[in-house]
Amino acid sequence: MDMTFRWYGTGNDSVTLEQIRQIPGVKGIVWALHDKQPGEVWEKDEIQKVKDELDPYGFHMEVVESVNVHDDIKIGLPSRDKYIENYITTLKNLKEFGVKCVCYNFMPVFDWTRTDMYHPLPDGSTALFYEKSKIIDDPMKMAEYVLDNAKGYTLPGWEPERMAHLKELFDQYKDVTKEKLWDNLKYFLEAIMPTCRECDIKMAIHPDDPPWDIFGLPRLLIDEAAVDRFLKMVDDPYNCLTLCSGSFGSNKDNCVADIVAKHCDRIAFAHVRNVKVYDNGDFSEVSHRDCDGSVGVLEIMKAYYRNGFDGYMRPDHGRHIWGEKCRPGYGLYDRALGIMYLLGCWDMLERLEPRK
Ligand code: DNO
Repeated sequence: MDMTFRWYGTGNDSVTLEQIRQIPGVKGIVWALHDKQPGEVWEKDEIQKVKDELDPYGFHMEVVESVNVHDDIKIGLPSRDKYIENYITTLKNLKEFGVKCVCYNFMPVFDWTRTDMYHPLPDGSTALFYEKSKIIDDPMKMAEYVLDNAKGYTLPGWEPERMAHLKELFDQYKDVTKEKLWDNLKYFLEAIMPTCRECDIKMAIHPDDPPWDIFGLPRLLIDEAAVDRFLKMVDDPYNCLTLCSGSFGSNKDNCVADIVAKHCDRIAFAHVRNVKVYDNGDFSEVSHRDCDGSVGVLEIMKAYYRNGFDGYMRPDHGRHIWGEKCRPGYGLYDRALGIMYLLGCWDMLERLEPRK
């Protein structure tokens, strides 16, 4: 298992590489060119700049999160082939820098959705929160509300450039049923798989967060049956998962440890975090400690260990603690605590059940 940490880049993150280096066990930075629009080619000189920043700290750059997929590919417009060509060029460029895993998602219009970015928890910290009744049916108003709540930080997937065209986007998605979206995902993956094999890059889809339809838009990766379907649909070792315990875990019917055990060989990237799900369906992000939430972190770590997981892992989100001012979910302190918890579990498993 290779522990990593997501970093948004100099000038775009409150956390520094100096700080990350002092978290025990972090080997690599999960990075992206955050000013790229979906569909644009990532050029080698731009990637080189990131490498030059990471190299002095000894971090690898094997995981990218995300190379975002253009909406025309998700919608299935004729222009998708042009954007798929660009995606392929980006993959070839990334290969030159040793990238092995590309995280992406296939959520229509919006990426992850929360209704409160800094929700107070009983211990005085704040965390990301999803309150069902606050999801208003007017996506325009919702986008405004979400962006207003982000304290000036840009949120991945909620780029103001894209939000400016929200109405057109919604119109274009009008006829995209769930089945059509599955077809478009298959088309995309089949087109890029030969390049992934050639470049030795695993595509790791991130589940839909939250794992249910919102604003009338279909969502695909929501439960175990969907994961089964996805992996079978394009049955290739390079067609993999980013198994996000918090995304699947916000639906209490999902047993994340079971999904890990069933598909461990197809999980390229593990996002391990905890959420507390309330009876009315609201959920709050909480600390990584098993007893603080509902996802079953100990069982998940055991499933990864026992099934020989050798992919990348990150603590995903954290709470905002000790007065830290940071991107929603992406501060230093609680993610560092999370890493210590996850590595503590892992070290103990290695001690108790040494691999042959
Ligand atoms: C949120 C993240 C997601 C994720 C994308 C992957 O914190 O987990 O934004 O990066 O869905 O494309």
